[in-house]
Amino acid sequence: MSSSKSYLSVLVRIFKEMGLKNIVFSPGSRNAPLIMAFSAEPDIRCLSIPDERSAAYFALGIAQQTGTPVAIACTSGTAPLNYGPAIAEAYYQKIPLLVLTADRPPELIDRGEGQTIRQDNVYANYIKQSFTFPSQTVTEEEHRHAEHIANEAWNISLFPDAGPVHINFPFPDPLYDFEYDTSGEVHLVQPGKTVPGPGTGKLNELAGLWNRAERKMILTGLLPPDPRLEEILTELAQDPSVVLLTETTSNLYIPGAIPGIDKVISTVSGEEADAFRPEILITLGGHIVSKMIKSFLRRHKPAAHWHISPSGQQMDTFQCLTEAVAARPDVFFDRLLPLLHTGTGNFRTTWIKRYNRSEERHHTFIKDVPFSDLKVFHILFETIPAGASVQLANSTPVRYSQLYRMKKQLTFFSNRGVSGIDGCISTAAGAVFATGRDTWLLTGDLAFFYDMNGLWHTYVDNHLKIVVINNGGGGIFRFIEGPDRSGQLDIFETPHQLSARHAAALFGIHYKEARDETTLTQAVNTLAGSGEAAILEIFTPREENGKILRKYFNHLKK
Ligand SMILES: Cc1ncc(C[n+]2csc(CCOP(=O)(O)OP(=O)(O)O)c2C)c(N)n1
Ligand SMILES: [Mg+2]
Repeated sequence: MSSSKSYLSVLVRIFKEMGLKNIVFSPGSRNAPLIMAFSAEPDIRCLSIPDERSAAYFALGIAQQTGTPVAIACTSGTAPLNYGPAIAEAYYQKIPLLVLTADRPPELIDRGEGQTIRQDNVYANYIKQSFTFPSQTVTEEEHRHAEHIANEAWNISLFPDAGPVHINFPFPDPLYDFEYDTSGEVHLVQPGKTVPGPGTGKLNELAGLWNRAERKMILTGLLPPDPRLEEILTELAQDPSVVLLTETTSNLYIPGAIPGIDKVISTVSGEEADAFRPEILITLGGHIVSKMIKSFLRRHKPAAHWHISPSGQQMDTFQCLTEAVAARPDVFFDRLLPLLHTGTGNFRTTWIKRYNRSEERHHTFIKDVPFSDLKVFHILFETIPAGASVQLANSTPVRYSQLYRMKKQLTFFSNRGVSGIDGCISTAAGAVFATGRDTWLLTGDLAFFYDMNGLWHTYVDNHLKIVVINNGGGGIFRFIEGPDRSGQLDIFETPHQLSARHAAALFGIHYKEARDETTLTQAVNTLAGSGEAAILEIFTPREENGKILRKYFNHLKK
């Protein structure tokens, strides 16, 4: 084969064999060889999204839903830097991304060449591994090296925990000179698939500690739906010495579990704290949303904290970690359960009684609360159809969602790896592109305007429903301690009079508005039935929301 860039065929062929289905390009010249290489392979879908920041979050949204690596590819210069936010999110949310950045050859770096920066290992602090691809594969060694990088990049993006992997491609000119070389074999290296989990000795030791303790807590973070885990935890949650705390983003629907952590913790006084403090804490899944449980467990530390994760990550969130168990949570509990004795005591009752009291007070408060963010989320979770997928934007949407006991099977996702408000639309657009399932993005107004570019492409799926809770700025800063006392609230809140109506017009998306309970309920029902993408903007009282939420927590406490 004569063309100068055919050596890229080995990368395309290995990724295809390993299961790559989607690659999201952002336009440029330097990445032309990658565009030509991957578009020569019919089994890989090639997408193009101009804004690299949005393109990377879109790819994250696809991989979030499929669990299969998605590739992104851009030109050189600032383009790779714009991938940064989504790569950091993928790293901390453990989502597989293959980050392909085109570059100038090394002899042109820092030599006054346009669109050129130092791209080697440019994502150093939040990338699983970074490679530089050879710029030719003339010798057998060079060919083998290219195969090695392709295999290793794919495997590291998935195992033992998923995450982003970077490959930088120094491309000398000519750029548009590619012929797909499908001759000869490509060597595949099959990755490790299963994490062995703790040995019998360790399991018996942990079971012994567990059986001797009277107050055990299981706290679940961000998790995709997992029926097997749900089944095992349902059994454990019936034990009187065990309390199971789940978050909305844990996607666990377990009778006897406590899904509203803040509704309990916010009412626990200093004197009562010890009765709510566990001796043994087990955590699993991704980051915990509740700030209240984090500060409670840091102040009232359990004697033992075991974190369960495939990579055995030492996730010492509460500064009292004693065990980092390398296992898939369902496998760990499956093997531990037969060794456990049902406990005694009233630890579970203590928590359940307080939760039930808060639940009752929640309903009396919500019934009479005026139209506000708190009421809006109540109506949304009542009216969004069962079976829908819900993407929760960061700031108050993901926090309000923790206050409601979900009555029906909704599946929740949120960028809680790094909790940025900068990619919520792009992620949701990628997610619905992957599933074609009704997907409701619940977002604040700043997060919406920040990522409007998330609609700047031709892949907006009809099942995407964007609900903008427009409270005229960063409403969270009117609730958390600090900003209002600082005297600089405006700097925090960045108040505005903007409306999403114009963005809907710009991107040709259906738009609806609501300013009260009736119009909101009607609008959700209309959107639910309409087979088209839409933006529903809900206007709430900027200066009241924070006060109402404070009143709510006081009402739970009194
Ligand atoms: C990229 C990024 N910049 C800044 C922040 C800090 N921040 C957290 S919440 C928030 C305000 C979000 O406002 P909005 O989306 O309207 O949600 P609301 O608080 O009103 O519910 C900001 C700026 C962040 N999380 N991510
Ligand atoms: Mg807002």
